[in-house]
Amino acid sequence: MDALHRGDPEVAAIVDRETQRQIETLELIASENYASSAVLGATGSVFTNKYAEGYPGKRYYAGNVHSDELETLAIERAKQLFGAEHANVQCTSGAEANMAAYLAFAEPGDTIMGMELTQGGHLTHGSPVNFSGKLYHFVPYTVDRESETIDMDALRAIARDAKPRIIVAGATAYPRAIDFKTFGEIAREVGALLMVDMAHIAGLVAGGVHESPVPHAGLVTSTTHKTLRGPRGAMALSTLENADALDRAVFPGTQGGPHLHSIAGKAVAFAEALKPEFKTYARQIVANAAALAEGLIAGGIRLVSGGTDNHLILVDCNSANISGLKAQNALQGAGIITNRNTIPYDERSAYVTSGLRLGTPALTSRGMGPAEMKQVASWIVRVLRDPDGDGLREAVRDEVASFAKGYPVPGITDREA
Ligand code: DSN
Repeated sequence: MDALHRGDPEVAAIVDRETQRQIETLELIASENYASSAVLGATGSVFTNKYAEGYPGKRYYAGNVHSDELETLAIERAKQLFGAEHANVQCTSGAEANMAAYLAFAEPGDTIMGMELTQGGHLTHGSPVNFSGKLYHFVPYTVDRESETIDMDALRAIARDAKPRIIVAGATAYPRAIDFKTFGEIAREVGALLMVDMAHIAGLVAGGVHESPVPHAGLVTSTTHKTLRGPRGAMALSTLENADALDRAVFPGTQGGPHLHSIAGKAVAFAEALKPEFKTYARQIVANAAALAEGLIAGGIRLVSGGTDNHLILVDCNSANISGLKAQNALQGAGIITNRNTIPYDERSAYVTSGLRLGTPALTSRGMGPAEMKQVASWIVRVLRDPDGDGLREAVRDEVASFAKGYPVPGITDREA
C-alpha cells in the first residue's frame, strides 16, 4: 500500500476511481493527453516544497542551488527542442503565459488582434468575459464562411486598418495548419509583434509535423500538457531582444514563486520530445486524426472545413441533427470522452453549441493507429445517429471498455508500484 492510500484513503479512493476511468474510456478531448511515468514522477517530486522567486542565479530565497540546476536544464532543453533563442519555463498556465505576453508588449487599451473564441480562438485572445478583452482593445478575426479557414488576405486587411500592437495567432479549435510565415509578414508590414499561442500544436511543432512559429514570431506561448505530453503548465519562447521584457512580465509581473515541481516535469517532457520516437508519435497523431475524420465522413458526418491537417477535428453536429451538448453527453454515456464546441458562425449558444471537438493525441499515446480510429469513428457515428437509442450507449460503453483495456495507458498501467 502506498503513502497516499495509508495517509488519506478517501482521496486515494477518488484517485483510484479516476485512474480506472482513464483506463476504461476513450479520451478524445483534443487538449488532453497522458504524461509518462517519468513526467509524473518528476512532477510529484520534492520540488513541490521549494520557493524560488527570481531566475537561476538571481533568487530571492536561499537553498536554490538545485532549483537553479533544474530550471537551467529545462530552459536549455526547451530552447533546443524549439530552436528558440530564449525560453521562460515558469509560466504556470497558458492563460498566465498570455497575460504576461500582453503585459510585456502592450499597454492597457492598446489594440491587439486575436481569433474570435467562437470561431476557434481562446478566452485569452480577447473574449469580452476575460481579462484580455477587458484590459485591451481586441479586434477579432474570423474564418471565411465558405472554406471555414483563416483567410490571410482578409486578415491582412483587418490588420492594416486596426494597426494592432500585437497580432495573436493560434487556436483551440482550428483543424487546419496555420500559416505562421504569412502571419509574420503581416505583423511586420503593420508594425505589430507576432505572438503565437501554440498550446494545441506544440507537440506537432516539436515533432516536425506542423510549421514552427519560432522563426516568424517575436514571442511564442504554449501549455506543456497537450500534444507535448508534459505536466500541466506552460512556457514562453522569445527572441533575445524580447527576453528581458518577457521574463519581467512573468516574474514579478504576473506570478510569484515558480512551480518547480512542474518545471521538473517540463524538463523531462522536453527530453522525451527531443527523442526520435517523438517524431513518430507526432506523425501518428496526425495520421490518426485523418483516419478518424475519414471514418466520420464515411458515416455521413460533416466536419468543419471538410477535414483536418492536425490533431483535431471539429464535427458539425447539425449533420446528425443534434446539438454539441447532446452529442457530448451521449458519447460520454458510451465511454467516449469529448467536448462540445462552437463551430464557426454557430447559431446555438456557447453552452449548447453545434459542434463537437475531437482529438487524437491521447489515443495515440495509448498506441492506437488508423485501424483503431476507424473503429472509434464507427462507435461515434452510431451514437450520434441514435443518441437516445434504447440500451445503445450502454452497449457501446461495454464494447469501448473492453477495447480500451487492451491498450496500455502511459503513466498508469506502466507505472511502478
Ligand atoms: N482548455 C483548453 C482547451 O481545451 O483547448 C484551452 O485552454
